[in-house]
Amino acid sequence: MKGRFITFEGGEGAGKSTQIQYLAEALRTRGYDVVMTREPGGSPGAEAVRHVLLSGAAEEFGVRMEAILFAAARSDHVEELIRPAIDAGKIVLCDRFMDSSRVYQGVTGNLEPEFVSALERVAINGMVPDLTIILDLPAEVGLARARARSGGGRADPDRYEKEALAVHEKRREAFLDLAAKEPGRCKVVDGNQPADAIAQSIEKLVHPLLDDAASSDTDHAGAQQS
Ligand code: T5A
Repeated sequence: MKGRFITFEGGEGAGKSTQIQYLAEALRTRGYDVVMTREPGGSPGAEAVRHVLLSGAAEEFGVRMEAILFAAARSDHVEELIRPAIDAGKIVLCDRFMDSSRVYQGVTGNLEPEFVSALERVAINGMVPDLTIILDLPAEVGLARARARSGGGRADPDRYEKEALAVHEKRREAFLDLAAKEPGRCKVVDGNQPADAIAQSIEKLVHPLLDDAASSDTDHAGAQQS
């Protein structure tokens, strides 16, 4: 099977990591080879940059600098992990990708769209997701979840979690706008439901993509034989 690239997007504590775990388990049970990864990070170089970004160490140098660092991390992640996995026929599930930069650095960071697009083009180098799941829920609910988890032993709120509620709400709207502009790639799922109900909705969105991949491979094989 041709590899598939599925990204998960949404606000803080939207349930992306939880849903990636559910989906990976479901796909592995069906025999697929699945790679779970995240941004910023996912490759050794990108994980080093993750620390700089989420600790807030780069904040004082401005949003342009942060955007370039996210792009540098993304480029390394794409070339070192994502592309090789897709080329090997695996299904890559990624916690955040280019849409997070569009929203966090573009919309709420007030960077010029041309600057954000130029960085995106270089960083992804053609690796556009086959499917992007946007988990949508009120920012307050997501932040409360993230905080509850922090209380459970996780470190203090990171560079972005500590921002004002209105900024998080603006991000929610920006993700929904993005989905409206790219309805083929981006699918919105209500993230304010029990985790297993969300997982079922996501599986329904993912299965056709995999069936397409299987049938296009069969078509391709058939075309080669005839
Ligand atoms: N960023 C990232 C940018 O600014 N630009 C970029 O280009 C990129 C790639 C990353 C930060 O970097 C920014 C965005 C982010 O601020 P991170 O630590 O990776 O930081 O944070 P997040 O990606 O936001 O991930 P979180 O771990 O905070 O949230 P998730 O993964 O969405 O949520 P999850 O699954 O960990 O769940 C959070 C809590 O809620 C519970 C879970 O058990 C957990 O405790 N939960 C639920 N509770 C009730 N009902 C459900 N349905 C639940 N699902 C999960």
